[in-house]
Amino acid sequence: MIDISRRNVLRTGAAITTMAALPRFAVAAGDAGRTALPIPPEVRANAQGTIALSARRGTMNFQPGPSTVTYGYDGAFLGPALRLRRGKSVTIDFTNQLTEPTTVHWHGLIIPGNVDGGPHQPIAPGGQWRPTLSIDQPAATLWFHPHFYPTTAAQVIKGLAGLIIVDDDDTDRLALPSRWGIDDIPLIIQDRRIIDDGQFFDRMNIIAVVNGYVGTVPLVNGARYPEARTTRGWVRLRLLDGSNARSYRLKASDDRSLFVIGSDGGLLESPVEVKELTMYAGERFEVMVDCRSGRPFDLVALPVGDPIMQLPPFDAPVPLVTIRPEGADGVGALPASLAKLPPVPAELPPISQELVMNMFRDQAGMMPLVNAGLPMGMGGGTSMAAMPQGDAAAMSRNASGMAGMANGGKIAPEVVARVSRLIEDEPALSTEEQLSASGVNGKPFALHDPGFTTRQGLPLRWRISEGTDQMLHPVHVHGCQFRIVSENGRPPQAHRAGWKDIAPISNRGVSEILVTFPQPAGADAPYMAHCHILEHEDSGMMAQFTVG
Ligand SMILES: [Cu+2]
Repeated sequence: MIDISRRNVLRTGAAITTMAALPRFAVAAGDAGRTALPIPPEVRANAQGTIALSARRGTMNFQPGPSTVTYGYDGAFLGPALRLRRGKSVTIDFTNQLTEPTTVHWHGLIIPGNVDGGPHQPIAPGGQWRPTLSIDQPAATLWFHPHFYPTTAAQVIKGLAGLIIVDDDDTDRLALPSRWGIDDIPLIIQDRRIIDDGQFFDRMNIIAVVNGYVGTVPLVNGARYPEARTTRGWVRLRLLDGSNARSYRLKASDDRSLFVIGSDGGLLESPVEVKELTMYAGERFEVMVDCRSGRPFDLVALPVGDPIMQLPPFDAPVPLVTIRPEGADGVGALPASLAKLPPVPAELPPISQELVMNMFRDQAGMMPLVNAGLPMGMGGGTSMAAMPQGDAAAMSRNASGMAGMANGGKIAPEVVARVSRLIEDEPALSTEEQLSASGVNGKPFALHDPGFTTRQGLPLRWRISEGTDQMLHPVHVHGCQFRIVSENGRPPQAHRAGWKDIAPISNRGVSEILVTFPQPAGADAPYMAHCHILEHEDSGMMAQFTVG
């Protein structure tokens, strides 16, 4: 009898990778057919303070054979990098050239609800939207993407996502590497599953709604294992986990240090040196890498704990992108201190809001995987417990539960085949089933639910948890940048202690945040608080709230 408790089902894996030695990748030799890393074009406001932007349909060729039908902003896939400056306003002149409604959410911008681009601001096919955004927050790497309910997941899969780079004077003075695409390199990391006819797999069946999108093809800026030629010096990587659901444990193939300089909402106080960087869906980190030697390396994704996310090729370290620093000498340096962040007070306000993530159909989504033989009972790699300080514990938990595993800690090929068939062949849920599968505080999202209200301009303490659920939920809150004050009762890791707009929880986790909402959001255009696993969001794991 298989124990189908969530604990056993979900705790698969980190130790698989911890035990296996990380291969030293022989970075592919120069040229030899490598795709150059696509660099999203920078777009700045024109003399009238306007940026024109459109969502449109296109095609891409990710592999030989039929082209893939895609969506993009101003192009076939993904979009430009909007460069916005603190203290300035910009009007986005947006046109929806798609044949379906969409919205454009400015993820991480601190702006009023009526320009936030949430589900209450749909843009009809052929329609336009002209929000004016007043930028008043520190320099940061943000992004924009659709937020139409309930098709956000599908629209992001097709390719709708772009970067927002906020610049400010303080950060300019630091003289960080800032030559776009030369020593300041944006990396949008995503995964896709391409099916027989060359199209992106995209179906909201019970497996997707519970487990999130499971891709087989890693893409960086829309390219497979591309190569970036950079200067020889310090190189700045602006990382976005733009995947629908997948987490990444990033590492340099030659074990060189990653110096984290910024998180979701801006720079840290000082660089934090790590050997491995875990990112959850929707999160951003800025990282500096010492490339003064000129030696190339790969940014590699190590396997994560969620068993279904260990299907090949993600059952082994996957090289995502090659950084080849063979250009001219760089100009940047790694500053000792970066930004002044307000201290988190020792005395916190009382908890004013609880957000509990709910999954109502998790057993239905997990049982088929169990029956297909997906291995279980091992330590979880993306779980909070298996963040770096927990790896030893994850390893020690990992002695059993090897059923379904082939030699070398990999999932047996027949199990991979069965689970892959489930992922692709399970029929789509009815709309009603989809919209009632997940929730926040006991109920699924509903557009006309009044939601809750919160105070403007005051520091608040919120508690984000998942009750008895154990699945990973990277929870995003609109209208703010917050500080994580504790994760499961412990302080966050140093590189997660700065400005954040996503707080991940898993394994019955609890995250407390200190948050201020500087801008208003009314009942006609409330802010959202939701899981950034887009299949969870689109199945109801979202709540709305007003600020005033
Ligand atoms: Cu979730």
